[in-house]
Amino acid sequence: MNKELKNWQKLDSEHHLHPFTDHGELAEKGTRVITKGDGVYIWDAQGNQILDGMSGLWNVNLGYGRDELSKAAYEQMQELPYYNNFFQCTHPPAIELSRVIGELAPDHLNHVFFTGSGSESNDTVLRMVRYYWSLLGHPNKQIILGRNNAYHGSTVAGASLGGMTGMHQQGGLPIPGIDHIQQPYWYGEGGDLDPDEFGVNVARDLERAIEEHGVENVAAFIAEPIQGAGGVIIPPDSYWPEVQKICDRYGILLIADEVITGFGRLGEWFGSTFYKIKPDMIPFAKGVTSGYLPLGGVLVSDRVAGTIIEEGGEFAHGFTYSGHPAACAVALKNIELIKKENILDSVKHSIAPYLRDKWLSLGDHPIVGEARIKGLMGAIELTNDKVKRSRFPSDFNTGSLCRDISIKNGLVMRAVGDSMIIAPPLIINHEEIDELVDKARTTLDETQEAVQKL
Ligand code: PXG
Repeated sequence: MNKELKNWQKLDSEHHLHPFTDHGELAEKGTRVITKGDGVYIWDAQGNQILDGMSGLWNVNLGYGRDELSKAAYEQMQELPYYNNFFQCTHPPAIELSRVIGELAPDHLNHVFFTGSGSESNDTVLRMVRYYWSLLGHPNKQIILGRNNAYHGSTVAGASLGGMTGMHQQGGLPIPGIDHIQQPYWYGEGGDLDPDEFGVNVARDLERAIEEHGVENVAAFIAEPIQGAGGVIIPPDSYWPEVQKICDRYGILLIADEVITGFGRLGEWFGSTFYKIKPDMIPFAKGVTSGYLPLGGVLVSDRVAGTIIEEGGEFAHGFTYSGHPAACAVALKNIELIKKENILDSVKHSIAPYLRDKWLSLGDHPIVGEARIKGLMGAIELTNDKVKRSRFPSDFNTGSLCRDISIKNGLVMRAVGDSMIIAPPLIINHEEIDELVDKARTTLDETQEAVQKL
């Protein structure tokens, strides 16, 4: 191990508190120091080249090393590195980006409130939804329904809207006025039901919750079109049409959290277009800048924005970095490149179908219970019994074991419990997909061998 790496690891463990990390375990293993990226690859401080099957954290959609994106930031920083959008001010990158995003979004969404992250976007959703209903004379409409095992961020509102019980246990969450319904996780919770039957049942849990709380108290339902951090939970086809019907019937707002599914991951600008749903708000972040600078926002429907503009006084909400000019300039360039290089067509007609066939072939592996994929979001469920869909004993930590083997083999896969997840950059090519799936198969073989020894 080189001296520089050892020094970094030492300093890191002395001073750096990491997100979602067990620091005891980290100190034992030593941090993996990533120093460089190019295309779909990253390199660590020891010079290992690793195919980034997760696009960073689901965000580096155009891959690493795109000069056009760095230049867009540099040029904007020279012109105007910062100004805010408070107090009746604005700047050209934020104006232009709000117009462009409105154009890409489903027709009825033409207004953007900028933030700096996905979590801030969902905090904005919570406040804006309640503000909207109070402007319409329904101050009791406060309750927002989310789903078990959903991820909507790590701030107090984000973590409360999310349905991660481990997060709720830390810090007394969820805050009042939030409740969670079932998730459409057929593999884990569908039992013997046909997937579509299960999808409708789970959607109807929304109806049950609305009735239980009283529609006069329910403001909105928030959900990711496909759950990401929860384990790439792809809902059965019957799910979204039923959810849309229920939201329409009860007149509650539908919020599609597109922090992961937005900006091309499913081969459309938005997952809402993919699933043909009509949300009232779309929180976004991550892929809007391909992760080169932090930016988030909430796309707001004409109906909700119209009420806020016409009926509201001041909506007392916003962040210093709401619509940071350099981040907006990068987002504009990112969107321009996606258009110019026909990335969405390529994902839809070439990359996603090619990856799909290869990825699903992993379903034959003896320790794989299910392989599933939509667009460029895939999962494999590790199992010790393919028919019963049972898990390995929890103290095997099979998912983490498999992840470590994968990285040793030169592929980043993320473990969610015993599900292995991928979400590669949208610019991955066929040859790199072959490499990804070959490495995943080798990893599964080695994981099988390793668990047999436990
Ligand atoms: N909504 C969704 C659907 C997300 O996936 C957020 C909101 C919050 O975004 P910010 O920018 O505040 O992190 C996310 C973020 C993981 C992982 O390990 C996933 C996320 C973040 C960090 C790790 O899968 N998603």
